[in-house]
Parts: sequence; structure tokens; C-alpha cells
Amino acid sequence: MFKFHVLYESQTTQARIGMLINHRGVVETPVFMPVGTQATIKAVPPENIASLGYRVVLANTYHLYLRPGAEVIKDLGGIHRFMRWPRLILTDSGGFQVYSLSQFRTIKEDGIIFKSHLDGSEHFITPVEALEIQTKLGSDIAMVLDTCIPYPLSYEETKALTELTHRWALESFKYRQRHKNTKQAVFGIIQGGMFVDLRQKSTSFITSLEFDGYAIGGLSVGEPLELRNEMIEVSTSFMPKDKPRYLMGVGTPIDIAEAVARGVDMFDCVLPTRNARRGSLFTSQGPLSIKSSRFKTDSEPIDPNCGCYTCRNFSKGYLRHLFHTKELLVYQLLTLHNLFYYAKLIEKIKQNIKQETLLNLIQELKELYSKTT
Ligand code: PRF
Ligand code: ZN
Repeated sequence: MFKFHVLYESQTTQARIGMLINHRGVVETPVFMPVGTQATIKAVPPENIASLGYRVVLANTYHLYLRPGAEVIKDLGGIHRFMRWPRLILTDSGGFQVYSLSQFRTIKEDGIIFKSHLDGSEHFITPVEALEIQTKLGSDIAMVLDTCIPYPLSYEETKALTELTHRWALESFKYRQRHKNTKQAVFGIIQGGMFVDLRQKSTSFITSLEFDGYAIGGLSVGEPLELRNEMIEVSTSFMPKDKPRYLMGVGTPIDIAEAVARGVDMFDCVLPTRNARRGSLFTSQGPLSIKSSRFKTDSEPIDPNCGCYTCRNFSKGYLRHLFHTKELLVYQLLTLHNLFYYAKLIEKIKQNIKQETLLNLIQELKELYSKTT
């Protein structure tokens, strides 16, 4: 069982408020999914992720397939029990990670040949296998295998890779028709690079297949913000209203708010977690680096307006000390803060959708993040 309902449609933007429902529970959208590549949100126990209000996390098929292996996770009771996260889990198909991580890969008509970044071993994955692996993992939402289109890339090459993505999507769709799995939803992925007509065609083709939801892929790969927003708009304007829309790997608070205004419902990004581990924090006053020497004797929290565990209990002076001494606790404390910030951001976006003030919030965020650290 997998359902999506739109509860509210904005009058002033394309934004929506909706609800994802499956056998594990209900998720309000817009939703942000923290990234748990290795079946863990780095440095934070699942109970804390849940108490921040998160209802869905993302895990990566590429990493888990290579180590510890999908069979191992299946034997240990599936990915939910494995990582002790009883709520929803979305697994990415691995297509994108192969491009960014493996030392070598070749795209064939039937799938991707790649070498593991761990031991150099060679693997060949087809679209059907990518779904089979995700079935073994037991995630709630599986993504189809797609091709990654680098930026910039010529029209002809982009067209060829986009059409290959379509053939793979069709194969994935047919496979799922033959092998019904009522416990796992499958999302198709739109590509098309940075060309309006290819984005349009990709959106029409992918949404002509009855997937449970649709993702916009191939963005946030180095293109300028205006170009990305244009591509998002092209896609969402051709996507069905009654299915969830997921923008993969995006983004900053501004990116998310802008995409919500264009009709996107779901997001994932390493930004809050990865930035935290590098000492970069999101605050109500804009970005802040805990490394700065000006915090050496600072007794104030990271953000006086933040109610997270870290801000309620620790000073910037202490956190800066932990960071410079590489004490392990700092990774948990800073990640908790950034994930709290993203959870509040999503709450704020939802409120602003309901009050028809989302455009004001976007303006506020732009002013906040144009300031220097
Ligand atoms: N495809 C897949 N995963 C992704 C992307 C994509 O295009 C992106 C693009 N930003 C992030 N993660 N399968
Ligand atoms: Zn905080």
C-alpha cells in the first residue's frame, strides 16, 4: 500500500501540502529526508532522528550492495531492523553514486559496468538488478536505475543518455508489473540535462509510466541556480498533480524553498549532516563556522533562537574546542543542530504555504544567506 494525497494547493505559488501513506505510517510533505548512506545518519542514533520529527531517511543501494551486501541485510531482517529505523526508508538506485564514487564505469545498453571504490572488484548492474537489490534491502521506496548526465554536456550526448534512461525506466516498470511488491513503492527518475525540450520529453515519458512517484534527477550538478530553477519548473509543470515529486540531492535552505514554490514535495541532501561534520552550521542569523577563533571564549549557544539539545546545553567556546581537538562528540552535537534547523525550516515552509507567504520566506532566506560568515 502506498498513497499520496494533496491536502492544500497554494494560490500564489505552485507549492502543495500533502501526505504520503504506507504501512509504516504517514509522512507530511514537503518533506526533507536526511541521508543515511551506510544505513546510518552519520553520528546520530535513530531515536534522535525520530525525535527531531523526521519520518523518512534515505539510504544508498550502491554502498550497501558493496558492503555488507544486500543478502546480509536481508538475512538480518531487512534494512529497517538492520539500522533500527521503523519508519520510512527510501533507497537510491546507485546510478548516481556509481558516477561520483567508482574508479571506473562504462554505460552499456543493458546496464552499468563499474569498479568498486573499495577493492576495485568489477560489477555489472542492470535496471532489473537495481530493483532486485532494493527488494532485498526492503526499503519502502525504491528508485529506478538512471544515468547521470554531467554538466555541461552537449545536446546530442544528453539526448542519448536521457533516452537510455527511458529504456531502463520502461524495463524497470515492466519488471515491477511482473513482480508485484505491495510493500515497496517505485519512483521513476526524469533526466534531460539542461535542455528544455529534453526535460519536457523526459517528464512526459517517465510520467507516462504509472510509477508511485516521480523524481527530478540530474540537477545540482554544478549548473547556475536560475538554470536549475527553470529545469525544475519545466518538469513540475508537466508532472501529474496526484503523485509525489522528489528533487534528488537538493539542497540549501533557499534551494528547497524555491523548489517547493515550484511544486516539489520531497528532498534529500547531505548538506546539513556533512556541513555539520565540517563545522559549518545553519542558524537563524545565517551561516556560521564553529572553527572561528572569535568563538574561543564565547559562552553563548550556536543560535540563541534554536531549541535543539546542543544549543540548550553547550557554548560555542566548548563546541569550538571539541572541534579543534577532533573529539567525537562534536560530530553528534553539530549534526543534531543542523538537522534541527532543517526540520524547523520545513515546518516554516509548510506554515508559509498555508499562509500564502512562501515568497516572503524565500526573500528572507536570500537576505540571510547572502551575508558573509
Ligand atoms: N539520480 C539518482 N540519484 C541522484 C541524482 C540523480 O540524478 C542526483 C542529482 N542531483 C542526486 N542523487 N539516481
Ligand atoms: Zn541548535
